Amino acid sequence: MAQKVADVLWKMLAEAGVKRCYGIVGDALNPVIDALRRNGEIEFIHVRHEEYGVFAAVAEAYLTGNPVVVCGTAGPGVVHLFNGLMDARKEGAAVVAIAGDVETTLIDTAALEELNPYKFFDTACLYVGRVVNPEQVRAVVTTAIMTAVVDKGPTLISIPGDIAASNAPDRSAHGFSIPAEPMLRPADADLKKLAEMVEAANKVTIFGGDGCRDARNEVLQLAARLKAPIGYSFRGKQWLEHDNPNAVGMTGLLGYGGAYKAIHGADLLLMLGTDFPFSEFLPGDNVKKVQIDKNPKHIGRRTAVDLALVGDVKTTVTALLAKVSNKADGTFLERHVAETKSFEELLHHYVTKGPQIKPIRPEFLAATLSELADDDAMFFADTGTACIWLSRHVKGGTNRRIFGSFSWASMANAAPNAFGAQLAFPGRQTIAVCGDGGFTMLGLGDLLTQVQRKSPVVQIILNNESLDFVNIEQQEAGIVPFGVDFKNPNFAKVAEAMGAKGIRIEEPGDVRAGLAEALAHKGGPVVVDAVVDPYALSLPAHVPFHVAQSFTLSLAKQVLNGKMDSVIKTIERNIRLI
Ligand SMILES: Cc1ncc(C[n+]2csc(CCOP(=O)(O)OP(=O)(O)O)c2C)c(N)n1
Ligand SMILES: [Mg+2]
Repeated sequence: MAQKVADVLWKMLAEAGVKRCYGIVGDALNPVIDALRRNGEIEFIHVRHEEYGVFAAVAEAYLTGNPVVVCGTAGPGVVHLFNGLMDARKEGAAVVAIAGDVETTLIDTAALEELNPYKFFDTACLYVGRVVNPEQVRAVVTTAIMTAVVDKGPTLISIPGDIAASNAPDRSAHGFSIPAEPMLRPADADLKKLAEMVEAANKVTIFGGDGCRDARNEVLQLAARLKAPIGYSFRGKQWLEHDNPNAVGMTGLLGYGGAYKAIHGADLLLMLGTDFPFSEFLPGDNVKKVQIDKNPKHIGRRTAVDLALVGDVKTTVTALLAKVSNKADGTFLERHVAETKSFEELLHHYVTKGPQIKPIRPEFLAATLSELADDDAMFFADTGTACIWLSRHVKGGTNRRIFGSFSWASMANAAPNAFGAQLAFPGRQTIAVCGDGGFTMLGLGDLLTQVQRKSPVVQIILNNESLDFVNIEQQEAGIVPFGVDFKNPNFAKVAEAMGAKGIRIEEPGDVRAGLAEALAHKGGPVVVDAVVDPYALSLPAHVPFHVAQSFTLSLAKQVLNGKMDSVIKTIERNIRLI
C-alpha cells in the first residue's frame, strides 16, 4: 500500500523520539489514528478530556526532554487542548499537537466544527502549520518538531482528514534527526564585564531558576567561591536547594527563609536562568543586577538589569569561574543561612504539633509525605495551596522531582501531570497533591483512565471544601470571601466506586499510616481524601475568629506585598499565640 500523509507524520514523530500520543479520536482524525495504529511505534493514550492529555504530555515532555504528541479533533476537541497548550508554552514543554481539521473542500465555509487554527492557536503555539496539500507534509512536520524541541514549547499541525488519507509524495519519508541541546555562551567582552562586576562586589547573591537544571554543580561552585547565598524560584528549588550549604529558600508569594533579605541586601544579584514573574519581590536600583539566560526574552522583563548576558547557565558560569577569585568574608552568607534555619524552625511548628491538631494541618501532611516518599519520587502540585505546602515541606534530593503549572498557574494540572510522568517512568512513585477544586475540575473523569491502565498514581486531595487560595486572595484584597466554598463527596468512596483505591484521612493520627498505605499500593491508582484545615494559612483553630480573620488579612497582604520581614514576625507571633 502506498504511504499516506498520516504514515509519514507518525514515522517522523517516532524518529523524533515521540513515545506517546494523548487525546481523543474521531471525525477528521480517524485516518490519522488509523495510521498511528499501523505504525505501531507510538502508544495511543485515550483520555476522557483532551486537556488532561495535554497536562500529562507537558509533564512527560518536561521530565524526559522528548517531544510528546497530543491530539484532538476538529473544532471542539481541538479547543479542549488549548489550556494545556498554554501550559506547555509557559512551562517550556515540547508538545506537538495534531488537530483534526475539516476537509479541504470545506475550509473557510463556516462548516460544522471548523476552526481557523492560525487565529485560534496564535497565542499558545510557537508554530502552527496547516497541511492542505500532501507536498507540505515533510516540511510542516519537520518545522513543528524542530520548533517544539529546540525552542521548547508547543506547536500544532492542523490536518484535514482528506489530506491525512492521501498518498504521500515519495521523498517525504526521508531522514530526520533531532539535535542535542546546543551550548550558548556570551561574548568575551560581556564575560569580562561580568567578572569585573563580581570582583568589585562585596556581597553577591545568586537567584536561580529552572535554567539551572543542568548547572547545579557549577552554580554551587560559584556560590562557594563568592560566599554567596543562593535563593531560588519554585522551578529552581529542585536543582539548587538540596545538599547545598548556601541555600536560603524562596522568595515570592511562596517565599520562606532568608532569600528575600539576601536578594535585597546584596551589592550584586546574579539572576541565573530565571523568568521569575513577581517583579515586586526583586530589588530596585540599590542592588546591581545581572541576568543570564539562554532565552533573551527572559532578560530584563521583570526588572531592569545592569548587565544582560545571553547564554546557558552551565556554559556561562563555567566561563566565569575561570575569571573570579575567592571572596574571604563569609558574614553575609552566614547571616542569611542562619536566618533561613530559624525560619525553617518556625515553619516546622505545625509539622511537629501536627499529630495533635485537627483538622489536619496541610504542613504536617506534606512533611509526612516527604518523609515517607522514595528518594526518586516525583511530586506534582496543583495550582492552589498545594504549591505552598509542597514548596515548603517537601524535601528535594538528587533524583526527586517537583513539577506543576508554575509559570502558567492553571488549576487541575497535578493529577494529569503525575499520570504522564508515571507512563514515562513506570515503577517510580508519582504523587499528585491536588486541590479539591482542581481534582473535581479535571482529575476525576480521567481517574477512569488511570484505573483502566492500572497506573499507580497517588493523588492526595486537599479536601478543604474551598478554593482556598482564592479565599486568601480575596481576603488580601479586603473583600468578603465569595464564591469560594463548596461541598464535596467522600472522595475515597467515589474513587472506590470508580475502581481505584480510596483512603480517607480525617484524624491527624491517621496521616502517617494512610499515606504509607497509599504509597505502598501497587497495581493501580490511589485517591487519598485528606480532610485538611481550610484556615491553615491563618491561625490555629482555638484562636478567636475575629483574630483569625485579621491575621489572615494581614499575613496574605504582607506576603503579596513582598514584606517578608513582617511575615516572619507574624509567624513568630502566630506561634506564640498557641
Ligand atoms: C483553570 C483555572 N481557573 C481558575 C483559576 C484561579 N484559581 C487559582 S487557585 C484557585 C483555587 C484552587 O482551589 P483548589 O483546587 O480547591 O485548591 P486549594 O487552594 O483549595 O488548595 C483558583 C480558582 C486558575 N488558576 N485556573
Ligand atoms: Mg480546595
